[in-house]
Amino acid sequence: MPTAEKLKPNDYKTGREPIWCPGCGDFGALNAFYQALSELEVEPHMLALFSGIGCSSRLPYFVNGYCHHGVHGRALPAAMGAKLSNPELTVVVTGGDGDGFSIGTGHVPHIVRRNPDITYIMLDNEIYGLTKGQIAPTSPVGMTTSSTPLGSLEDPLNPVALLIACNASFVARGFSGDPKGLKDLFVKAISHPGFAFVDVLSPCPTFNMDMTYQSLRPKVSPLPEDHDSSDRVAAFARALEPVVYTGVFYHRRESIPYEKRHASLRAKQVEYGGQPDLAALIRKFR
Ligand SMILES: Cc1ncc(C[n+]2csc(CCOP(=O)(O)OP(=O)(O)O)c2C)c(N)n1
Ligand code: SF4
Repeated sequence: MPTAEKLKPNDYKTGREPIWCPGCGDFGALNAFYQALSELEVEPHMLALFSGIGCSSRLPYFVNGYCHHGVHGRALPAAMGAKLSNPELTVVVTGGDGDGFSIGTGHVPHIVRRNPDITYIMLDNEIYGLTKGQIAPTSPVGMTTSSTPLGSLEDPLNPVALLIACNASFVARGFSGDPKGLKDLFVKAISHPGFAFVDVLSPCPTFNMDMTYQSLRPKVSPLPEDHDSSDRVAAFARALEPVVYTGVFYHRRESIPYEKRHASLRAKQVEYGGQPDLAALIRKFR
């Protein structure tokens, strides 16, 4: 519900200064997020922001709302619980590619299958920043890091292709070097009634010199104007191209969020005689 007086991006600051390294891509993403919250007139008491562990997972400290900095890789289930408890909340998850696609990967396809109205913002720096630069699931093959001094032997995951393959109802990619474009993507993702994923290319100038603003700028390009974001097959093909496209790859038009379906299930339960006899149910398993 809109506030009487629209909050400005700065009103979403907590007063805690981010402790990220100078030049960290996460600053651009945070600023774009403040702007999106202001544009959408999200009231801080209606914002529930969840993260795991990592430099990127510190983002909730700097945002005015109900924020939860939890356990490594487990932000998605915590966010799901909040959304089911109070579907009116704007629920957002932030975190890194390590948090989301190493220890946390198992949660991704299952939350996608449920399609709750949650926005998942992944700050993708292709490295583990917080733990001082080990290989991440998105790191390119051959990359030398503290854990792969002779070069990585593993192929990287493609976050956008993975989420389209899982059938997420909104999948986008942005770049922290393009804060205006990123703000627009956050606005669209948060407005989408279902699970929305935004892969944010967010350089780590301290530990990943293979993915810098300079190296990304010539590779990054907006999706072609004729890209049909309602066509999942076309979106998947775009995600596999060597061009690093930004924009909305896929956007399911008819998206019914899980919490709505859950509410109709509850209504059905009442129709069938209310709450089940929990004590009798537990006795069955003794
Ligand atoms: C259960 C558990 N395992 C491992 C760690 C160590 N750990 C902390 S953050 C992290 C990865 C961080 O990488 P990413 O999520 O990409 O975030 P970044 O710091 O790059 O933003 C790891 C492995 C931990 N905190 N908890
Ligand atoms: S280590 Fe990398 S990801 Fe972490 S704050 Fe520094 S620049 Fe950002």
